Amino acid sequence: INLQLLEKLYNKNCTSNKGFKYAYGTAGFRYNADVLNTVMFTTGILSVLRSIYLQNKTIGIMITASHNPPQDNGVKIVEPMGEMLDQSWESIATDLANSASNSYNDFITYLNHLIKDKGIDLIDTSNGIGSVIVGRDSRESGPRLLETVLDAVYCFQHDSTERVSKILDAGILTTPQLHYLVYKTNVAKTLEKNEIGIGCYFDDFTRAWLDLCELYGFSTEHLKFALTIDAANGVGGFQMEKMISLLFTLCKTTVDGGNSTNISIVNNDWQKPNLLNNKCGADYVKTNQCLPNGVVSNSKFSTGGENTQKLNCSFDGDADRVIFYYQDNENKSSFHLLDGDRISTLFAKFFQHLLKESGLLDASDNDIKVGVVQTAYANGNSTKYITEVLKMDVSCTPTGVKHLHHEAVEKYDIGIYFEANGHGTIVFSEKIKSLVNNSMSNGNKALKTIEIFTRLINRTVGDAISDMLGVLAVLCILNLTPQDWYNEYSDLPNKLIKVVVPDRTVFKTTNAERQLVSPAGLQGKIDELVSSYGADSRSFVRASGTEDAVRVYAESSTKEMAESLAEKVGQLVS
Ligand code: 16G
Ligand code: ZN
Repeated sequence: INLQLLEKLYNKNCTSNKGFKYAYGTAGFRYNADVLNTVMFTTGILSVLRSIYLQNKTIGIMITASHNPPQDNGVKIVEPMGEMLDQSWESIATDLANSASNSYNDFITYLNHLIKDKGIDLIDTSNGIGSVIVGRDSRESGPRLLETVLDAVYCFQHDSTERVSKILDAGILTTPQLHYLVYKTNVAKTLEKNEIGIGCYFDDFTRAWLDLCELYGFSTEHLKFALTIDAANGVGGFQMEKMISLLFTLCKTTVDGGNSTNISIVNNDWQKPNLLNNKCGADYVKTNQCLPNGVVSNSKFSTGGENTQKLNCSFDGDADRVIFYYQDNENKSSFHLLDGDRISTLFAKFFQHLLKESGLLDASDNDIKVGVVQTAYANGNSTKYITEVLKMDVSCTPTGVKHLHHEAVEKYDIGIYFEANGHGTIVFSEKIKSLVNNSMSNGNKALKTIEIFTRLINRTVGDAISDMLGVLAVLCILNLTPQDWYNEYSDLPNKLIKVVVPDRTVFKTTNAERQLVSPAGLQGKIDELVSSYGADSRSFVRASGTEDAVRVYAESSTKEMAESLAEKVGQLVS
């Protein structure tokens, strides 16, 4: 580390909001962009150290604040195989940021302690001196914050030589693209290939999609649906545009030779950062249960005939979430939401069907475990549908992708996880992959389909683009209309409210956030209230990990009862 340079660049980047207290939250650091410089600098430093600590594997940095408003931004670190930062390093990230926020002396003291404690060797650099890939979403503050990260990485310049840590500025891309790029880079490294660019993302996912088209005889331009994608005026639209144009150029089954009219992107003004997530995007649609700006109701919705089905979906600002919906007429009550729970149940039904067809279940010693991971926010009827109708296993974890992902990997060979808000993916164990590969030669279509899905779904993290393609493929293969999908079960009416309290940290939960252990006695009162609302009722309270507030969720057999239950529990909390 070049100490002279470090001090100079610390002074340049870390003095504008001395004393600010940072915390690595559910999905990294996330604040108003004006207070982020210090934490950008320390995150840059930490990611190089993490890279050296992991024998020089490539680490990712994503600059984004997802569905937050345009004035916010944030940063998170991505591990070599594309996972979220190891949880034991989250507090290190927090402590390093806060030491820098205090003073240069505190920063250097903590930095030295960290380097020593982790045994990070900055002297013998024969293996390299760290390798980092940085990506950002379309926010206005992105380029400025990127500069700070680059400054930090630059401090690792080795003595007076030109050797510096390797850093790749991957530009504007979606969060899941960055995760995927980091993963592919590390795989390529072990294969001793040269650096790869984001082209690998498009190559891999278009290949998988086209393989499915070929296997089932559908084509991108002759989908059974007219699909409108609301890109939240974020980076997802711009990347999706690239994907679509590739899919159409590569698709060999072009019949009319014309371009598609059945996939369109709205809210695609990613170059106007002040429009980001404004009255559009997955979070807006899920929260308000209505169409976003720019999507008109499908008044000409027709239930019969090919190519007349209309379906919409919304991405969030960094395109790691997707939810679907349709509305048959102007009447708001005809708005039908197909959220993360519905995506889970659709994939669960699909893989159950494929496994039956594949013959893999016949050999009992295969013992293939398929299951769905949800959070407390999953609609009670979705859980019932999975366990009672599909007769599949469900597990519940605390909110936050890292928890769901971990559970899906630990417990299942095919682990399907989605938060109700649309963030999720499917993970396939090495065991199922090799079972599939070993039996595939017999021309079994179901096996081939599973194999393609292991490539169509982004293995690293929830990905709006890849999940969307997955859903479209399932609807085509199972020959389901959006209404069929919607009619598999009916949601219990529910209500989510936010309560601002003096200190949200006193709200501590257990049992995957479904019960409070603190404040003492509160859970008893909630239980009492819930039982007075009848059998289908449920409510839970948890402190938000991204906002200074407490969230109250309630569901019951009618909309009025769900709303009243949420309100009453809210009163108990405040
Ligand atoms: C973050 C999480 C998201 C979770 C949300 C909950 C990731 C990548 N993102 O956005 O999964 O649903 O936080 O927010 O893990 P809350 O704690 O404010 O309710
Ligand atoms: Zn997001």
